[in-house]
Amino acid sequence: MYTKIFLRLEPLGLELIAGAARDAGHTVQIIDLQVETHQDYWRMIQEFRPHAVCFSGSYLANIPEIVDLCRETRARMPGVFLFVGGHSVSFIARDVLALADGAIDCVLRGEGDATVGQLLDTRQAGGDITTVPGVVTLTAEGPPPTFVKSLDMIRPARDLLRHRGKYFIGTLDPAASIEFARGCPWDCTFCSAWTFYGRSYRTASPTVIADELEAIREPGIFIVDDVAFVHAEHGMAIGEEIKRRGIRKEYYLETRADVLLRNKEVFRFWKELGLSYIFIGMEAVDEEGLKQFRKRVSLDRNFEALEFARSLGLIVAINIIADPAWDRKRFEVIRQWCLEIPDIVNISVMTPYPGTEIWQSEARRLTTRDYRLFDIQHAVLPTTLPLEEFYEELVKTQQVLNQKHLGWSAIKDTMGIALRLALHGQTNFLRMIWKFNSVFNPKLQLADHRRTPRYEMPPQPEAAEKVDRRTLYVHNPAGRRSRTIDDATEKFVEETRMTAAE
Ligand code: B12
Ligand code: SF4
Repeated sequence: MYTKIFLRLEPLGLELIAGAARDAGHTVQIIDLQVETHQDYWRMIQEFRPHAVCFSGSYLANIPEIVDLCRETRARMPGVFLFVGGHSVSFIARDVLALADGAIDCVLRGEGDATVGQLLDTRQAGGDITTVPGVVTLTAEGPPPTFVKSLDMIRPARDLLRHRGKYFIGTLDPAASIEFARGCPWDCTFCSAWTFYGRSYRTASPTVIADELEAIREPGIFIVDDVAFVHAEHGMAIGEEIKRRGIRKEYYLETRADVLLRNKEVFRFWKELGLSYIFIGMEAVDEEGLKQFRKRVSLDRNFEALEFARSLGLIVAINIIADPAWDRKRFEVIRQWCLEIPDIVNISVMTPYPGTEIWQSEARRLTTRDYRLFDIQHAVLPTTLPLEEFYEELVKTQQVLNQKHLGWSAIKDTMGIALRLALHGQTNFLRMIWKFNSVFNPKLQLADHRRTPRYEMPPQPEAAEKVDRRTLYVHNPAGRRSRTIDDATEKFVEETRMTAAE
């Protein structure tokens, strides 16, 4: 639903896998099924005749499509080596293998750019793939996944991606994506960023980042870091390098309110360099909600951060998580609050994801096990309101919010930008303005629940009394040394996260 309206981003993870496989000496092609069709996929397969095919399973909602494509690829090309990797599948490797019933040879968990070359080489040499770190097959499992040696040594194969003009976010059209740092040192209950990377945090060198930015043709840049500029010195050093080289781009980034307030000078400097959009994960508008999501940022600090971002002249977007327990009154309060502020508000539905703490406590209560509904726009936990009314309220809230930013009133303000982009052949932004009602519609959302699922998650066991965090990780935690931050920043993280234990 998101990629039909607000943004469509280049598949950076897939490009990194392609880059790593190519560096290991293999011939690679990639296709992005966000912008191309299954027909295009079959045509490519037919012409390329690959020995191996892999899919990026970063999102739960895409799993049924991936399993179907693997089954059909297996049927058409029985000898081909088929594997899947990415964020979500790393947490549920065995479930996905079981669904594919032999059509997927293995899941490669964790950072695939660290191990994909070794996997392909081992397979080509007829070796045992379960010796490769991160490999899981139906019957065996390799050693735990490993990290790339350095973020400076990996480069995405941007040149292999067709249709680069299709990627955009808001008025950054076209936009490319870039990674300054990997991982997150915090530990929010609803998030799997920290469990995937074992609470590590690694950075790329400013000169390498600047080289990459210089090589990117797109004027818009989406910085994919979960929390941008955790470490002020790193943010400043990248900025200095960009300034020294005279690189001019427009940037979008996501960060935490407390990081923004702690590192004000970094964000001020980046505004000068071209930062235009900032996304702040507020998650809730009252103290009770914040406590539930285990973010130790007070409401006042959140509001202060919004004020500061606005004072820089940035376009601010915030995220609010709708609790399935919300009633009509609660939705109305949220609507009123959102209307009073000038910022873009994004509402997502609280969804337990494998690899998160709330998964361990909530998964037993799921009302559906259909992977396709796990896109945070559907309610997968019991709602207090009847489901139909929940969606009516949700969409009504989103509609009210979007009227602030889409439709005629907004286009008046953005007409100049839309025309300039259209003249350059970039119409993603212009098209987005009109599409909201055809995609966000309570009847369609409800109808999605009535579809018969082709593939379901396995039933979940009773919730344990206490969450065992060790079972959540994809990459095992390696403690303080796995975080490239100074001691003051480490202390700040410790004070603002919830649990003291690793
Ligand atoms: C950009 C982004 C998006 C883009 C997608 C862009 C794209 N085309 O890939 C959009 C906006 C569409 C998006 C949507 C959503 N996202 Co998002 N997204 C991100 C973000 C910020 C960056 C992704 C990225 O490029 N990372 C950098 C690359 C290098 O990492 P990567 O993609 O994970 O790839 C590595 C590994 O996963 C693996 N890998 C990846 N592909 C493959 C393939 C193979 C074969 C192998 C072996 C390995 C492999 O190796 C790669 C290199 O190490 C991440 C956070 C993050 N920093 O990763 C969240 C994140 C992945 N998203 C998340 C969420 C929750 C969502 C949404 C549900 C909600 C939302 N609004 O964010 C939706 C769901 C969409 C859906 N279809 O269901 C969560 C986790 C999702 C989950 N557990 O399923 C994350 C971790 C954010 C968070 N902190 O919670 N997202
Ligand atoms: S700060 Fe919390 S929500 Fe954001 S990426 Fe880190 S753990 Fe996830």
